[in-house]
Amino acid sequence: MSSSESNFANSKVLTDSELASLANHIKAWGMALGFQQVGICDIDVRHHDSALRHYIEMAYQGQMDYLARNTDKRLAPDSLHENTCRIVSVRMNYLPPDAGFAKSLANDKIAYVSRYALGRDYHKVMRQRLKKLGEKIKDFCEHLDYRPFVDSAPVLEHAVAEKAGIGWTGKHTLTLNEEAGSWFFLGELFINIPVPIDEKVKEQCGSCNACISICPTQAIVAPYKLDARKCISYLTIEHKGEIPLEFRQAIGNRIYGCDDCQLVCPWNRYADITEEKDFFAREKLNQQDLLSLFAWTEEEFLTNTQGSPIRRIGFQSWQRNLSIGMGNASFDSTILNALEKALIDTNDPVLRSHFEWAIQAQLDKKDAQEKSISSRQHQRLIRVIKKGLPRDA
Ligand code: B12
Ligand code: SF4
Ligand code: SF4
Repeated sequence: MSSSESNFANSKVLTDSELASLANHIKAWGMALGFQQVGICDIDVRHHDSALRHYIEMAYQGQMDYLARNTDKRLAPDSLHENTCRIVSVRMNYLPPDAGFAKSLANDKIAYVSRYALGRDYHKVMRQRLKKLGEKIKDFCEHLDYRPFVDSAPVLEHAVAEKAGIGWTGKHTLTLNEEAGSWFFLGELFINIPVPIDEKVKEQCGSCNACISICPTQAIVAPYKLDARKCISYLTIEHKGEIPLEFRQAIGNRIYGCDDCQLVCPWNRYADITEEKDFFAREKLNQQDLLSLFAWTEEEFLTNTQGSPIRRIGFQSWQRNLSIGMGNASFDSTILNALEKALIDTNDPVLRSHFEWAIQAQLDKKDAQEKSISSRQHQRLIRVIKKGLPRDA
């Protein structure tokens, strides 16, 4: 602790000026720990009550049953950790350098992995830093009680971030910020000290609807309402078993997550690249072709995705997602052969039905290609006749 920082270690009740000074310290320590923004809010998120209940009534959560549980806890953060009266909300940028979005979305034989998942699992990175922030505050203020959260519990992270001035909730339902766009993770530290709170920022989507129109599966059913069951991120990451047929073509080459609604967002044009080496893209996952990833054995999958969020989906969903990408790729006999071989080698009913679908999709494209070649030949023949046999044409 520097000599300029006074220590409140022994005082249980802090004066207003001590609380204000502590809030400033928390922000400075958070930034020094690698967060790009730190805000503070109270714990009242009850204005989300009806939107949250509507989401569950509509069953937008699909198989994510945990979202339908603990509604009361989501709406009362102090029931998650007793005596909490403030939440420190933090954000950390994750956009890696050389994101190469267009490169991998334009090549239908390359696997597209959403950019948040190309490096190390953010849960671990963020939680460790939040814990350090808690320890730092406790050094300063002995009676602090704290608990860090990153996705791990029923916390309405967008609602909290919005209140703490980190950004506003965009129509795609993500938190976005005027200067940073939306390529950042959120995390929270629950604390029991009534430091002054920040102001929420103005909503700035205005009349823009770009995210709603671009969504390949029309998952944003209305502004601020996401039917997760239709979202490619949900389908490729959270959904277990067969992916409904109606979404497979729209998934394209996205084998893990989706970034489309963020890619079109005007606020992301000038978003900062992360400096966090942990979030830099791993070579084995970045810009790889579908075929070489499909060739991984389960053991290779587990080794190559160690420490990555991708590991959590398991080998079955990994192969399922890759086969959808392969079915969506333009016709390629090596892709078709790999799928046919994989179909012989597996007894897994989910994979079998996906491989069969992908094989049929490849065969349909082969047919279409042959038809278009034969129609080109046919047109050439007509031109040749007209030119070479004008009398008999
Ligand atoms: C479940 C989940 C998902 C699910 C469902 C998302 C959803 N919108 O429901 C799926 C798998 C689809 C998903 C996808 C993604 N996710 Co996600 N996800 C979560 C998680 C764990 C919970 C979200 C949640 O509670 N959903 C439940 C519903 C009810 O919440 P909601 O959609 O925000 O609904 C609120 C609004 O609709 C609002 N609302 C609507 N109408 C109205 C009207 C009024 C008047 C009011 C007041 C409010 C209001 O109120 C609702 C309740 O709060 C959070 C972490 C967390 N604990 O918050 C990460 C989180 C939201 N995800 C994150 C990320 C990065 C993503 C992806 C970008 C990943 C990817 N590239 O594939 C995509 C983006 C898809 C998208 N457009 O949202 C980050 C977002 C960071 C940011 N900048 O905002 C989070 C915060 C994780 C983190 N710790 O960083 N995710
Ligand atoms: S992540 Fe993709 S599928 Fe999900 S809402 Fe955004 S654009 Fe739609
Ligand atoms: S694309 Fe437009 S509507 Fe969607 S979040 Fe960004 S600014 Fe808001």
